Amino acid sequence: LAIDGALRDAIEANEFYLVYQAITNAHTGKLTKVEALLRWNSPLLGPMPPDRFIPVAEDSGMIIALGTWVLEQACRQVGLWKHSVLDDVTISINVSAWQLADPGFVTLVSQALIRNGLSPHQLELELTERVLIEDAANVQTVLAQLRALGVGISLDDFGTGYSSLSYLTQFHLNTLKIDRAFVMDIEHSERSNSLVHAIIAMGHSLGLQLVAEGVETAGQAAILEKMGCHYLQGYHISRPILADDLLHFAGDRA
Ligand code: G
Ligand code: G
Ligand code: MN
Ligand code: NA
Repeated sequence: LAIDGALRDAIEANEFYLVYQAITNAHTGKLTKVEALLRWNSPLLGPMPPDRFIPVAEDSGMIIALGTWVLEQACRQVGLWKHSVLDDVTISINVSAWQLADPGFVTLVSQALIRNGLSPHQLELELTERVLIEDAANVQTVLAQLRALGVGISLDDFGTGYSSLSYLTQFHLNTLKIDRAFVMDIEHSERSNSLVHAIIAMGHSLGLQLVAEGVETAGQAAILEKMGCHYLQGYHISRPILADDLLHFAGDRA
């Protein structure tokens, strides 16, 4: 497979970079978190979207090295933002099942925090429901250790996966990210509107923070804020952008 071969040298060859998408406090509009998203510009294959190469990296085991690179790179960036307008920002990174299953993962995370001078609350790990069921007993232990460190755990794409509500109490989560499939229709579909309302109410009663993904209009943002959603993410606020551009974006809003 072409992707598999090209991936092998891509870290060494510096072909990966991160873009950052703003996540704002729904009430104040303040930029409080950013999600780091991986990008690969392959000289051989052209720009490759993560949806295409992450599954290949997972199948070959390369996701461990790649995930380690993402973790270090993201933490380094937050370290560089210290004493800027992004001083106390929280970084959210996407983590695959394989990474959580790796026995060295918790140590890796704590070392990345220390090395880059981050307070643990400044790091949040995004997992999908798929990750939770893969090796539930071990995942539960690892998440408890990460929470003990002070690192945040968010459940990504909430509502689209296997959606067993028991996950919400079984695992040490602190944030739910409402999938954009539901957010997309809240202005026009009574069903989506009710569903998002119910997810937010449930999140509140379980003491979880809520992030709405895929917010593309001012109307959606207003509805979500009124429903009590804590954070907003989506093109209405900002696309995923380069680190320096995010710094300017944050400066303009401060
Ligand atoms: O950035 P974009 O919307 O194209 O991302 C597509 C998918 O790739 C999303 O599901 C996102 O979670 C995933 N993704 C992006 N960056 C990373 C990463 O660093 N690690 C993992 N495991 N997945 C990522
Ligand atoms: O699965 P995950 O939530 O990690 O994926 C994030 C992906 O969603 C990124 O690839 C990002 O580019 C994309 N994204 C972020 N905001 C929006 C939005 O407002 N609309 C759409 N269509 N996609 C978005
Ligand atoms: Mn995500
Ligand atoms: Na998502």
